[in-house]
Amino acid sequence: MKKVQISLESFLQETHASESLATLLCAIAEASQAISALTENGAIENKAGENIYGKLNSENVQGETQATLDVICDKIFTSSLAATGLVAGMVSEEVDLPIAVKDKTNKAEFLVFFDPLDGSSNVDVNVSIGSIFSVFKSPIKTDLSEADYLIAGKQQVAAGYAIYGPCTMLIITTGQGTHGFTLSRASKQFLLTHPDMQVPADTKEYAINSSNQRYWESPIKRYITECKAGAAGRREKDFNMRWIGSMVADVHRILTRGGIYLYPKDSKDSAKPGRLRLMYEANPMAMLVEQAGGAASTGRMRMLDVPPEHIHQRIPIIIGSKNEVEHIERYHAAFDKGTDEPFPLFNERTFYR
Ligand code: AFP
Repeated sequence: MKKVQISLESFLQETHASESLATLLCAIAEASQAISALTENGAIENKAGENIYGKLNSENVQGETQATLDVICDKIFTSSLAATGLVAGMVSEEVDLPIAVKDKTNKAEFLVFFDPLDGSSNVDVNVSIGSIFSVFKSPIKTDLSEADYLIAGKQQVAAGYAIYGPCTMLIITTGQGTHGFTLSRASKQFLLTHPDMQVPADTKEYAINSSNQRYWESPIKRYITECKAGAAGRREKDFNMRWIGSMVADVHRILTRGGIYLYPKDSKDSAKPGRLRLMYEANPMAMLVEQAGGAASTGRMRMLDVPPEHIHQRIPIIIGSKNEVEHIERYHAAFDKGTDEPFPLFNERTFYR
């Protein structure tokens, strides 16, 4: 008999998520649905002659030029979360300081960090993009300071992302596994289509922006060179490579079929120890992947153990199939102890004949 695909709401009730957390996650689902309705129109203009494509003259706190859709998605998330009355404070990739919720009720028990639109450089070229969120219990106090937001990722009570692709999906965890829901355009509900997602422990597929190779530390250069050497090299197997330019899409592939995503520390800009942000990109993805049997690391420590120093802190990230993440961590440990073999192990020209 065909299995009934239950709704997100029913799933949260059946898995005994607290009523307040279930309400919060359903509000995030509604915000994601509103964004999905915008992305599916692409460059088609609305009555006011506007569309979601293009860049603005403004920059965000990261010093990055904002896409039109960045600002729209930020407003949708901020208003949806505030309207629940359950959120004491928010941190958005698009906003410098934490957003304290004005008419805070005494039921405001959560802090929410979010990247309202990940992969915005892909909007105009119609490649999958997404929204990422991370939920913590809020400290019980009236005026939150920035220090109150600096909580290690292992304290998250929920995490997830929406991916706006050929279909719109919502992938969430409340600490009881990682589960995928697909948006039904007909019923306007997210239906459970990928229960208990699992990341295979091994993989032959890596994702990295190889144009940064000259800036990487030796352990990453070693690892990628060995992947490229394939079966002829010391890994004795051929690898495939993907790089979508949207972390949400790369991580979604990893949750679906395994793989490893790397955005390592590089020497391109010493002020930035990595491109991705700890609180609203690395931490939520790390919780999702760990809950699916994978691993997430800086190369030198478990991502969810990292003590945050700043709400927009950048961090190197290696995430995906557990055995592959651990393989790379061993290379970092040998490098830091000075016991790694001189690099390159072989003359790279032998591979680039
Ligand atoms: P944008 O949101 O600015 O497009 O950045 C996306 C992202 O943070 C992440 O989703 C991608 O994996 C990564 O940056 C792509 O970085 P490169 O443009 O350096 O490849």
